[in-house]
Amino acid sequence: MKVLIVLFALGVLLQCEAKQLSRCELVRELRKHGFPEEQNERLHAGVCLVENESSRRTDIVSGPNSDGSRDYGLFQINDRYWCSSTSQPGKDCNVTCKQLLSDNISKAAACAKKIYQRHGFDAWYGWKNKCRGKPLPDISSCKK
Ligand SMILES: *[C@@H]1O[C@H](CO)[C@@H](O)[C@H](O)[C@H]1NC(C)=O
Ligand SMILES: *[C@@H]1O[C@H](CO)[C@@H](O)[C@H](O)[C@H]1NC(C)=O
Ligand SMILES: CC(=O)N[C@H]1CO[C@H](CO)[C@@H](O)[C@@H]1O
Repeated sequence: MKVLIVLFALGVLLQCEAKQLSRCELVRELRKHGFPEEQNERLHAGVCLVENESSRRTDIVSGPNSDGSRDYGLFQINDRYWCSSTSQPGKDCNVTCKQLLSDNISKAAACAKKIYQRHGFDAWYGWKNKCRGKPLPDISSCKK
């Protein structure tokens, strides 16, 4: 019984930590952080990319990849070039990887934009494998 209660409490805790956005919440966040309405294609693409990279979860860390690097957050940004896995902000986005796991996606979105400006969406495997040349997710029901 005690074990069950502890497990339950742990489950509740983990659930609060793990933040998964709905599709429309994601759309709203992306609009707010540099994927504007007038670039609807880019917004659409951003939604597809995020859905395939992180299932819209802000706190997800994956890896290690074959080169030992890890990927962080909504946009699964890599710590080899873009974020610093130390406690000091650094690398090309001048952030810590931990900052990319925040529910406030401002830093993660800014970093994703930087990556996009340099390499386009092809920087993301989730985009190349699951989105490029395919129908993009329907976001028409998400309020402006
Ligand atoms: C990096 O960000 C810190 C604040 O987090 C800032 O003080 C510093 O000037 C920035 N460095 C560069 C090179 O932009
Ligand atoms: C989100 O983070 C950014 C930069 O770190 C900050 O300027 C902004 O005020 C934060 N927004 C909220 C709602 O906390
Ligand atoms: C693994 C995963 O999240 N795949 C998704 C990729 O994007 C398409 C289009 O939005 C979804 O249908 C898949 O579920």
